[in-house]
Amino acid sequence: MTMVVNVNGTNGAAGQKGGDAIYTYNGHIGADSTTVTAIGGNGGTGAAGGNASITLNGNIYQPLGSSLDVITTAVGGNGSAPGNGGNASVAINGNIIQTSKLLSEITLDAVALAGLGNKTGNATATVNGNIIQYNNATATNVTLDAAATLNGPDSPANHGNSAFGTRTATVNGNIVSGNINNLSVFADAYFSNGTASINGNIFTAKSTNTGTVTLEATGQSISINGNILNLGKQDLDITLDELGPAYNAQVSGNIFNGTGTNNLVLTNTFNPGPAPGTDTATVNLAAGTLTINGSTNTINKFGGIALNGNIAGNFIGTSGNNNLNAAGDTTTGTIIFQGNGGTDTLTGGPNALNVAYFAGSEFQYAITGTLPGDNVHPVTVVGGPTGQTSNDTLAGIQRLKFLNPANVSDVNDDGFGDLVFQDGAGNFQVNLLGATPSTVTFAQTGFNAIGTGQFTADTDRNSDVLLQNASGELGVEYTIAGTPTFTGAILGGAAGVTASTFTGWNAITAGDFNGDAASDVLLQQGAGGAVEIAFMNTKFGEAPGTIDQISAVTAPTGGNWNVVSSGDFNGDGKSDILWQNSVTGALDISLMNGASGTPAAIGSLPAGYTAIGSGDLNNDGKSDVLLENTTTGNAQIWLMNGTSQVGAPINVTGPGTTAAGWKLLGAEDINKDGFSDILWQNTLTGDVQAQAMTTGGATLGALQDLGTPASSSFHLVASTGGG
Ligand SMILES: [Ca+2]
Ligand SMILES: [Ca+2]
Ligand SMILES: [Ca+2]
Ligand SMILES: [Ca+2]
Repeated sequence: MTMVVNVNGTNGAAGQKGGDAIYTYNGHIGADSTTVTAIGGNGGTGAAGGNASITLNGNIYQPLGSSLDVITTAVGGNGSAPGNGGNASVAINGNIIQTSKLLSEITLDAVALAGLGNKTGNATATVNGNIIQYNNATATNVTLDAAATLNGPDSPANHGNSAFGTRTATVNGNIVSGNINNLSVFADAYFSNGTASINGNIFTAKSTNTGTVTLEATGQSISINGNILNLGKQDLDITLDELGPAYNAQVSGNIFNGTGTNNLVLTNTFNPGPAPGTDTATVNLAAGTLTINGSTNTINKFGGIALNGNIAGNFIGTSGNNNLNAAGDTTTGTIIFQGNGGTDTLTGGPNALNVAYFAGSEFQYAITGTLPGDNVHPVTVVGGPTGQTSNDTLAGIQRLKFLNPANVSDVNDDGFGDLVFQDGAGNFQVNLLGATPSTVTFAQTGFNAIGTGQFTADTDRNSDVLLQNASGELGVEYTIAGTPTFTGAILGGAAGVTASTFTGWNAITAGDFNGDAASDVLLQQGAGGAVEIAFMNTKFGEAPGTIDQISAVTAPTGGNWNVVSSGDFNGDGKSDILWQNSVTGALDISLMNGASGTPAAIGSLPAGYTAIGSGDLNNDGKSDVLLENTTTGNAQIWLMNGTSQVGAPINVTGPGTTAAGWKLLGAEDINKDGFSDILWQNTLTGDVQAQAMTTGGATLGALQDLGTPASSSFHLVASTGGG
């Protein structure tokens, strides 16, 4: 059965408004094919156009043929200045489509085109509250389409101009279920004053369904909220088609359930321009969260993610096999890929700095190929800790980051932490630990070593030594185990560093606070003073230690707070800050994301203790807090999970209980097992001893003597955190 309806308003005579075209068909048994066109009459000279309205509500469709199509178009009549254009509205609401007949498609299509005039009309298209139940054994395709625009030219540049009327496209509250492969939901309101919403719909496919479920919204103001999609094996495509600088999109509170292999394709596009704003997305398949523009959605049992267009995003995969793909993404920021084990394919964005994270330590992996990987010469990263093994292929990735925070002082990337000594007169000695230990020396007059970090992220993964002189100037010594090379005092860069930029500021430690696999420097302006981070090498290919940005850091409230060290206390790849109050003995940690982080109390020092730094003393991928008994030099460990202590403090006896002069200096992995080990140096003799933490503190073996540097005037600059 076919129904074709054309309703035309009459054109007005001079000075006379065009006639309205109104069609209503409610509460009937519907046809298999319904085509309704309503066109408002044009206004006569100086008069407004007629309105066009179509309402198809509360009908029941039980098709007998091979498809079901409801196609509607309302066109407002054009006005003649000063007459306005006619409004156009289409509603396909509250209908029931229920069938077990074999249908090739089910389409509900509402198109509203506002009339032109002195002021254009408003266009409103709604496809709301319909129920579609498709029960045939063979799958079909369903389209719900609401489109609102002008019956003439428009552009995003007209947005905000009331003379262009409003466009509203709504696909809300529909229930669609059954044997459906492709579901397309479009709410497109263009090109100016457009509001589009896809809210509160429920879609339930069969687990065997394949194809694509598309949610596409176009406009200046977009919402895709509160939908529940129970997919079969379909890909889920969410397209945010932004129109101009006024664009904003909310995607919030949706639940997307897959069957384990579904891909999410998230696209930000703009057509036509001008140049787009940026959407942000963090997809954490392991945690089941999808955060878009700060709003959270639930995503279950998906196997892959692709970002397209202009979305600044990060990916976190599951322990299964994931395809994390930014090949179609045009953003220029940093994209982080964390496959989380399994056989993953990681594809970088062409314009971004792409960083791939891996659990554990680099020595646990076999890496083939050369970074940056491309599609011709991909990099494979195979191995990893027990239970988190990866067999990953990387293309277009610039940097790798291994998340074990114990591995920060390894200057030759052999898995063994190394010991950096200095004499305070610009002479340095580095002891390379391992099966065949060796020693490197270099000199940089006027500089002191602060610690170790990764300042050559785009050329090697050896740790480098951070230096600072009395004027506050920073420098980096790199390729320590080859030909030690000095950057000189680091000046210029995007941050415009001068010789006096850091005068009065003490570099405390290196750390990767923004997670881009390049170390940054944490500085404090004297005891208890202001704190800032110098972000380094945030872009691919910059010279070692290039400072791109300097940002202030919020200290805990109340004053007297000193930065102790950095460490990754929550294991997210971003270094965090350990604080100690010099008056109260309180300890805080700020979990950092770049320069942002809120201090949280973690406890107070026991009497007679001070905080020394951090290390991963139980090899769980999260830094722990290291305290020193200032009388005996003995260590106390607080195992941490973020800002929470795990279990009771662990006391570790050092060499200071039997001899004088021993000082606790820090923790490094000296024996390549992923556990940070505790280091003491005797300030009288220069001798260094270590307590291997192989068991994480349960039962510890004897102290190991790591020998003395060339002179007892060399004191150890043990890692106090870093990364
Ligand atoms: Ca080493
Ligand atoms: Ca960094
Ligand atoms: Ca962290
Ligand atoms: Ca730990």
